[in-house]
Amino acid sequence: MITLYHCHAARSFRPLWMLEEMGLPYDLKMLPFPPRVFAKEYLALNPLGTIPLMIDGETRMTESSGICHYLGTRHGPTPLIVGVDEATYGAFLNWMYFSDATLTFPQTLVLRYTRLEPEERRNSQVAADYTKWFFGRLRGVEAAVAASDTLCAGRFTAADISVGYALLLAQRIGLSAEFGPAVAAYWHRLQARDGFRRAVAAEKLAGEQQQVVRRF
Ligand SMILES: N[C@@H](CCC(=O)N[C@@H](CS)C(=O)NCC(=O)O)C(=O)O
Repeated sequence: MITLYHCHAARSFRPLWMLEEMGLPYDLKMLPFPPRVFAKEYLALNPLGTIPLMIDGETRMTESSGICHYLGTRHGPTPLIVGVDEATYGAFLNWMYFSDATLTFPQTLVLRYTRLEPEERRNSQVAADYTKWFFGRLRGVEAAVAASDTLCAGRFTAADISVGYALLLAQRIGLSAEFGPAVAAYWHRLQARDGFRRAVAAEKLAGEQQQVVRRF
């Protein structure tokens, strides 16, 4: 059984959504955010203290987009993965890596300096600078989804899950009102997917059953 450690609406939502899209069985362990402060025992499992952590037999992974890629290949085949023989394989990989390294990175600074730090350390200038940076980086997504319903391969793939999570996070930190028209419509389409809805329902249910308090 695959085990996924997750905090509400955190990057671990990417593998959770992927698991639901693939219909794989899994065990979802909810943690309060950030676990390094509110669930210190988790550091014994993942010394980084970050989520996600996915355990599948001997395999342990802590990178959200990498876990999606792993699930689709190890537990596939699935159309959610673009294969090496497909024309848009490179574009697929680029979106997968872009989703966290390029797109989510500036968002985490906005989150940190508007909500996570104690009042006296919050910094509106940092938040404004990285908000601008995020929207600069989102331009590539706007162009891609203005031309097609999905990012690549002419179908919904793990790249849409990985990039789609950044849109979820943007909504969570109050940036979604500034989405361009194509990204707004794309985000609407993503949220309408059964797999997305099942993932949202699964995290809600697990949070309630495990009595994990949502702080953010
Ligand atoms: N590149 C990693 C980043 C993992 C990460 O930093 N996760 C955040 C939550 S979204 C976290 O655990 N933050 C808490 C902390 O750093 O203590 C990924 O894509 O999974």
